[in-house]
Amino acid sequence: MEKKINKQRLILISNGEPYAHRNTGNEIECVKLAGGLTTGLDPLMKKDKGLWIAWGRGEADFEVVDKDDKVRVPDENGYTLKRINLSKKEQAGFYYGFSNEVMWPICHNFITKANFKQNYWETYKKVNEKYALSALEEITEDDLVWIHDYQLALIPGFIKEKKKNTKVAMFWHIPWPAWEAFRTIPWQEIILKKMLKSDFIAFHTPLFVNNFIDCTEKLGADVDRTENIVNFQGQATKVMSIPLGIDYQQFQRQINENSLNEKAKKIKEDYHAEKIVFAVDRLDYTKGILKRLKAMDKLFERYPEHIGKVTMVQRISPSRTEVEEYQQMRESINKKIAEINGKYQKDEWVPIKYFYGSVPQKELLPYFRAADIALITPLIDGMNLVAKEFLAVQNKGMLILSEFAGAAIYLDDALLVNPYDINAVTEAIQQGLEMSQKEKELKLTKLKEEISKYDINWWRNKFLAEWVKRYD
Ligand code: GDG
Repeated sequence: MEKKINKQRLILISNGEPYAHRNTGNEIECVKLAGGLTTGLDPLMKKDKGLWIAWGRGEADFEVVDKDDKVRVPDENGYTLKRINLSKKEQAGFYYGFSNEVMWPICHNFITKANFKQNYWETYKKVNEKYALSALEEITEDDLVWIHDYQLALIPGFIKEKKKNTKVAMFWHIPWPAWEAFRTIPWQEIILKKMLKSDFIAFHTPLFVNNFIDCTEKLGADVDRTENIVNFQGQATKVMSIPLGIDYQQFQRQINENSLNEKAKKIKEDYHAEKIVFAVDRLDYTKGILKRLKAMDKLFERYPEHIGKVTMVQRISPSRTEVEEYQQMRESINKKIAEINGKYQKDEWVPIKYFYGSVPQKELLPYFRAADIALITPLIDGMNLVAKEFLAVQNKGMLILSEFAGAAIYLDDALLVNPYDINAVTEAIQQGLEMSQKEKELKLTKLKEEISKYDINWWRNKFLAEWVKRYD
């Protein structure tokens, strides 16, 4: 398989770029941007003459590109990154608008949060076409064109309409909703039609695959349910569930036992805490942060023995800061934390330690290690990589995971909870805090087996193998 793929060039198209260029004093620095996707696909892109097309968001991005907006990353020996330049207006309509105020809420079942503005849609279409035209300048016969995520749903159509024989696939990183939710998008038919020009589409879970296939049937597609092949207007699209994993080996390499344990110990000392409950999320209403805080509040109320002993560390990395919804959410979280801390704070101990801001991923590792419990309770999530990252770093703690995260069906040895059920979350935290070391270790071993086997390399190889099979 490797050999077959190596002969073909991979053109990857995503909204976010793998590297950004920034000004540091008199120099321009190339910075690798964190994220599961970047880490997993970077080696593959480096190995051959791959091309990655993405929105250039770095402040010095367009100072280093050539006349075709291309630059080698991370250096001359790397691969080619072609940058798409988006005007402020395009960013507003395409990214903040349609992607994050329509596709994001609808795919996550928050129908009432969607903002179906006609001009968002027009800009989304235009920007998708802009990406596609940029890709079409590059595409040659044997290339494999791999498109990522909900911001770029129309690209398969725009490409195939111009170059019919292009090999096109998509990976969808967020949930695919039930038909009842998807049909609320006034332009849903066009979205589906354009997506169905892909030869291959994969999601994180079988549920999302089924939801997607249901939608295509409503559109009038002829579906082979045994093979999950959707036939529509002369095109056959194979649909599969291929869950994304983390770079497990990379995490293992980063765990320098002694220093990590020391840092973890220091966290507990600094916080005057015997036990740590840890959570880290991008700021988003899908992540269930407020409900989780309510469960912590209830824990201290119901089990006052934890007062002065258990501290929750909640880290939030800023996201979509220009969307008003996200600004309001930040305020509600601040308020709830102040309320809990006001109620229970004692001497030097505080119940909730809160950090708002992004840090290099390496700096999260001591928290993952210090945590007796990781409290990952999204209301819904495509996968949730944080849960897997915690497991990769842990040696004794317990994972409490929302049953509505894509990861839950693969990590069923975790304590699975309904994040809407505050009582149940409180009880799960209590159960996790009281669980015997033996039981935790037993569960951890099984969970680690899962994430080490189904890691990012497995995901990438599986996706490519299944995709190229389509052309046998
Ligand atoms: C989407 C889907 C799906 C967090 N804080 C910092 C930081 N992080 C890193 C984590 C993790 C990543 O960000 C977050 O990944 P998630 O999977 O949890 O969530 P989304 O960002 O919503 O991602 C999701 C994913 O796509 C992949 O398909 O799993 O369901 O919503 O890696 O460690 N990284 C750094 N600083 C931080 O402060 N560097």
